[in-house]
Amino acid sequence: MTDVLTPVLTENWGTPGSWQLENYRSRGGYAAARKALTEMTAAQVISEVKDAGLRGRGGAGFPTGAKWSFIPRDSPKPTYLVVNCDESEPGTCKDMPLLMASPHTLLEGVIIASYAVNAHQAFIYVRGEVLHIVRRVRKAVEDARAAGFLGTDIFGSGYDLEVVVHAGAGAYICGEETALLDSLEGRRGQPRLRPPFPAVAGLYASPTVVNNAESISAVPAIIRHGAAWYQSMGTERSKGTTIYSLSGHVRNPGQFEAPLGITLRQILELSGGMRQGHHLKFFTPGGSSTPMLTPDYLDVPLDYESVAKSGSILGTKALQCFDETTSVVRTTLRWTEFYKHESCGKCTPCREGSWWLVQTLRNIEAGRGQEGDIEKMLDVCDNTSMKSFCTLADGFVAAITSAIKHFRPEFEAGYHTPAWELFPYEKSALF
Ligand code: L3W
Repeated sequence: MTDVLTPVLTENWGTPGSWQLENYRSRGGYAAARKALTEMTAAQVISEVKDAGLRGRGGAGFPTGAKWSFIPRDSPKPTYLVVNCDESEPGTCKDMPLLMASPHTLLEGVIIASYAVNAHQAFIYVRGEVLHIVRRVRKAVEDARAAGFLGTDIFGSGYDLEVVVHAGAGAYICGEETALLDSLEGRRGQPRLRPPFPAVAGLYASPTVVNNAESISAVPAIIRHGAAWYQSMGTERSKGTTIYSLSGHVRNPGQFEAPLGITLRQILELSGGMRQGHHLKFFTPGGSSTPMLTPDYLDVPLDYESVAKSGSILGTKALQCFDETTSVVRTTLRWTEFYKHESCGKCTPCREGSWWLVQTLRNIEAGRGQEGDIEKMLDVCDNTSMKSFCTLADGFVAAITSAIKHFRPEFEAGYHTPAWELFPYEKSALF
């Protein structure tokens, strides 16, 4: 069964000292960057990534090579590469382990991507609370610079690059690319209106590529092994290998790297399944911003197209699994409280909508719901989703509407019975 796993990004996660430069080099590290800078033109690098079919791993699945090709070649302004390592979507835990285990994979990807878009300055924006990761990435940059992989005339190619590692201050909204750019510029992190997209006017109003840490980390292997190799994994339109984060009421939570198109049933089988004596009630395919699905969808291939056809989004591939002891009302309330807390407040539908939804969900959880509350929530959702500045509101709306779609009677029960009577809290969430 484990043959369905394809460890590329995770290949050396268990190796002692996998994060150290010498260890990375002994495994062929930085050979892809050398090849790109000395044997390929920037256009060839972009073509290779396009042909590989790599799509953004931060949630939206936008084609990475296409995004790079939007960067104007004749801009009088400098171009920047920004790597989004502000991972914070509930259930998502793949970028932080990636940076912890192999920061040089990311850094090598940064060199190749910056070269492809003609950027001489790159920024790695890391979630600031995770201080050990910030330190690890900074150390990797220091070591790479000392080895001559950053700075001037890298590999004797005449290409120069500097990298700054920036620690964010811990706001979910700063994972949204334009809020991240505002934060990087020293402002309060709030989304900007798009268009213009960052490719046209991003950091300091200059052309900017913003990519997720996993997307950039996939680039060295593509350059090393070629587009055809990468294309040979995955499905027709969702190519390559990716990291799924498995969490919740499962025996063995963690990260599983597999080709796009694997199913949750396969991942559960190889990881040991749900905790003993319990069965799956619902799951998210890509974090709590993506509509929840029921066990009827266990065999849906986890690729961008198939999950969309099932009425959800692949998102960050964060498979949060909940068993039959879980109150869906309570889960939805906790998620909505999180999003309300993290709403930046810039736009009214998100700021006010999240507040109303939390109040109503709290009443339903406490068995104090009133006839019409479900309709009221759906109406608030309808007036919030797609009417806000960014996708934060779409995310919390997706959780609520999908929960009502699949488990409406549980919400109706909240008109007379508290969730804690129907689903008593357990002493421990696990085992
Ligand atoms: C130039 C155009 N560029 C689009 C670029 C755009 C961005 C990328 C995707 O949301 C999703 C969201 C969350 N010219 C362009 C263009 N672009 N058209 O393509 O853009 P978009 O708007 O489709 O998505 P987004 O705003 O980046 C991301 C979902 O991800 N999500 C949350 C993720 C959380 C994390 C985390 O914790 N690390 O990533 C989960 O599902 O809901 O749908 O670069 O500029 N014409």
